[in-house]
Amino acid sequence: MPQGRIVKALAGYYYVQDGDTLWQCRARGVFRKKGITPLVGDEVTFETNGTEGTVTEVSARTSELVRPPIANIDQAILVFSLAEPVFNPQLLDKFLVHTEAAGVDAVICLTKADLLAEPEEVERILKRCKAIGYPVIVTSSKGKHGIEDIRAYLTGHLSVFAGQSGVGKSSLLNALFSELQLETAPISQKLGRGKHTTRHVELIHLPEGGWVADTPGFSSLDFQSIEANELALYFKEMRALLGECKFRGCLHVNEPGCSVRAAVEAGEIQSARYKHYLDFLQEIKDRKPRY
Ligand SMILES: Nc1nc2c(ncn2[C@@H]2O[C@H](COP(=O)(O)OP(=O)(O)O)[C@@H](O)[C@H]2O)c(=O)[nH]1
Ligand SMILES: [Mg+2]
Ligand SMILES: [Zn+2]
Repeated sequence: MPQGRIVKALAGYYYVQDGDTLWQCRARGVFRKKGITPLVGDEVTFETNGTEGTVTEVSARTSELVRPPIANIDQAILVFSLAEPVFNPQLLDKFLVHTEAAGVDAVICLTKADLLAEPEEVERILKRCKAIGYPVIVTSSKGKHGIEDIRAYLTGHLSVFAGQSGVGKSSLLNALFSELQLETAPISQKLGRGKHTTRHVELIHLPEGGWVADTPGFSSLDFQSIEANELALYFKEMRALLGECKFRGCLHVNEPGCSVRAAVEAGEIQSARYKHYLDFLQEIKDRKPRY
């Protein structure tokens, strides 16, 4: 039976790419019974009558993200604008926790560099991001800046562009691939954020090899599947210190002999990152139980 990859899911249909052919497929009812939802990125087996198809099997996934919903990515490009909307370091740290939890590599992409008049401001944000230990790329789709740097990261990978709406994800993909004409929208001056122009997750096959997904933006991201005692594992610079706290089960808040707090005090961990750790820990403790 033919096999392919789901590149788009829309209105109950899955679009499966097999070589140069795109098959419009339904999913078998058995998936619903088993609680499996096929995702964009899934490798699937399907049957076809020559025009339409039916997805009959979903292969085991190497990774899975809930927001945006996508399977088998090995890399997330976290897209954050330097301005319009203003750079949001807390949201960046939240995304980083989620990609770490999913076991996916992250690349930070700072967009709209042309809008920041002060080079010192860009330097400050860039330095902060680099110090966490992730690759950082500064881009401008308008000024065609940093586009080739992004391309180098995409080749051969299955990547997702993730970030708030209006930060310039679709514009960046259009700048990367001139034959693409993804819809983009000006951000609302009143709300200071983007409109949701990209309404679904869609995988694009790269001419150089690999795949990249454009995704809709979203305004919130929660920690439903992350427990308080694992949160520090998803802060890269804290993970290395975790065996060194005096108490097992240390949550790094005010326990004596805490190696994380010692590193914050010594300036080895950025205090802003630690503050976000405490914010997220509180958010996890305050969350309503799920039934
Ligand atoms: N000045 C400037 N504006 C940009 C840049 N990239 C995107 N924009 C604008 O930001 C708005 C949102 O872009 P879009 O690509 O739709 O964002 P998305 O929601 O993340 O896909 C549009 O008005 C774009 O023209 C850039 O590099 N510089
Ligand atoms: Mg978009
Ligand atoms: Zn500790």
